[in-house]
Amino acid sequence: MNSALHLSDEVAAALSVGRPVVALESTIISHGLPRPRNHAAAIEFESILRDAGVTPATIAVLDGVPRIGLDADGVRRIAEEDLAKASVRDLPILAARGASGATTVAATAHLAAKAGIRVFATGGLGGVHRGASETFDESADLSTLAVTPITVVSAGVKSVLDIAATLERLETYSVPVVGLGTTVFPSFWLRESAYTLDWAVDSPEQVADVMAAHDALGHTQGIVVANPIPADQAWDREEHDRVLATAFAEAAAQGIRGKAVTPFLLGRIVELSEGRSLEVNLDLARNNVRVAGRIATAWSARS
Ligand code: PSU
Ligand code: MN
Repeated sequence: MNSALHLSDEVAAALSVGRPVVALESTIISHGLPRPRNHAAAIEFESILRDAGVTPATIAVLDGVPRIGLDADGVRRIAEEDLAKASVRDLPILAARGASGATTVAATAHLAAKAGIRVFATGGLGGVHRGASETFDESADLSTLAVTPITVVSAGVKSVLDIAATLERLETYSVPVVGLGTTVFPSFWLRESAYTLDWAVDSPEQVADVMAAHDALGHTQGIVVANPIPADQAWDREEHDRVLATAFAEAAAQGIRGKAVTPFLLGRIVELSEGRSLEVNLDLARNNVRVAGRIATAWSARS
């Protein structure tokens, strides 16, 4: 075990006897969801897991310490404080300075894997940004999954990213992508995108089978489970298309560029949809947490 990490008693106890554990990200709480809904969501994601007999491990860096499993005050801090958004490269700087940060998918996956956690639930994965051929803006979520043995459950990637390039990059990095019950890659608020997957699995047990085979082959990449939002909870496609087109047009008209583009678009998407996109976001995240809990349970039953 890595002494630079702090595991909560609950997480350490579960891991030591092979009980199911699911890692949860903190950037989705501190930067991805508005206050005060974000605090309620962080608490709810943990209770969904506890109710299913799974130990939640919400991950963040607090006062320089990478924490795997937060107490109630830690959960409150990631929701209420203005924390830095921390990717893998930021971890040593936060640790050396005693600073705090909310961990992205990349940093959460990295820390969870170091702690011995094999399953992780998030909302949407980061990916290759539109225009990346000029800006080189590609999330470290992808390069981290190339070298981090963890199974990440997400609802695909938002259509504000370049989905085709994101899937190509995952292929280059030899990261398996399996659809749960589908061969259509989901696009976060919608069950579909224009892109198909080579492989579908039908159940959490089949994901655990893939994880076991991955290990047996000596593979050390992550695995992406693409989990579409249930049909009755998905966003209305026409409103989705209309709102995204308006948000993109506004960004272009206002000359928004570079890393300001995504926060601008996401903020406008919530406003233009009068909060409907936010409800969908919460529903898909809950659904990912539930599925990750089932995968962790199936994984723990094998070992
Ligand atoms: N995608 C979402 N919501 C999010 C994120 C991604 O739909 O909140 C967050 C995740 O924490 C992800 C990060 O790891 O953004 C990616 O940011 P960047 O592109 O800067 O690597
Ligand atoms: Mn970036």
